[in-house]
Amino acid sequence: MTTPQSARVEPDDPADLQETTVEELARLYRQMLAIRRMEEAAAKAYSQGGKIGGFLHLIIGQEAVCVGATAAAQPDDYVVATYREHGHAYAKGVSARAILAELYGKKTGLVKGLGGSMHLFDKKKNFLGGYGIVGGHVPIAAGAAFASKYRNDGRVTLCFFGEGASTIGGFAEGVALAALWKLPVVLICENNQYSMGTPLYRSLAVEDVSLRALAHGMARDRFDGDDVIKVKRRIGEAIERARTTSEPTLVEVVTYRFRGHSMSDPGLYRTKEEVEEWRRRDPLNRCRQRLVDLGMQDAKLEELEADVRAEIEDAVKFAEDSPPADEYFPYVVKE
Ligand SMILES: Cc1ncc(C[n+]2csc(CCOP(=O)(O)OP(=O)(O)O)c2C)c(N)n1
Repeated sequence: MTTPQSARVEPDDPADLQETTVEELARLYRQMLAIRRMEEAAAKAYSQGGKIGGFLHLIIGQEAVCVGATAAAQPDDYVVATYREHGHAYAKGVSARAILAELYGKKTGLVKGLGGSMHLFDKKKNFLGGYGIVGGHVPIAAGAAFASKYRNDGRVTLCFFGEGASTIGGFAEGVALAALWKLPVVLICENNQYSMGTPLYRSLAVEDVSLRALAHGMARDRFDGDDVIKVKRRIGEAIERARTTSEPTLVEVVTYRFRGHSMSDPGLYRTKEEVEEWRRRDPLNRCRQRLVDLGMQDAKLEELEADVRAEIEDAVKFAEDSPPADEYFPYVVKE
């Protein structure tokens, strides 16, 4: 293979078309739209010289993965993610205010403005980060799942990572332990086709990342990530397996990021046509169209979209108006 795959992994399944209500779909659409608007606002602030420092990795184009997967989980299940995790935190219930204030380095941010974009963490919501070391969080997710099994608390851990992480030692160790100890974890590879500027075919000898499960006798799945209901149903199956039999699953969701790897990446390694082709499969447009097909009135959709706009405008203002983070680190435990 020499070009990133754009063909569908499989045809649409009628089960996904039937298996939803307007209310549920509207709720998921609202979450995806809020994540997109929040990240667009972050990109704008980043470009306005110095409002957001450090790295900023956006998930725009991939929203259906974190939203669909989290919708299939219980509120107290654990989520562990990478540096591309604003959407995962939001889907887990963290407010846009807390996320944007964190990106701005403000005291009111999720981790008091000291972590920034790559280090969101919310113990109360069981959102266990936000990690900058590619693949390094997979053993951490295995550890969280081990704790759940040990305590018999019934929780499942969802671990998100990119296809590039699947070539990393930390990934190999985490997957091996998850399989060996039968840990209740769902390993979700968001295959967005590129690791920074490196296309999948230049880093992996096979295009199917989920095949790596076979080496461990682990269950696996692989499907397109542009339909939020499909993501919810298929990840839901893996969550059910983890919860009832304590068996892990490696799930590969084929998706695409519309923007560069981070804000400093103009994405010159791919053609405009390629990006356009994937934009035609935008998960938000797909979801919106489905809402129209299910009979949601234009006025209702516009009301929902205005509500999201207001939420994000409020969050930007909150981040702008908040005081900066403390200059030193006062949160060290004093012994
Ligand atoms: C161990 C390690 N090696 C290299 C990097 C630099 N790096 C940051 S992101 C990235 C690409 C990872 O791609 P992928 O896992 O596919 O995730 P994506 O960014 O596409 O979501 C690399 C190589 C890093 N952060 N950690």
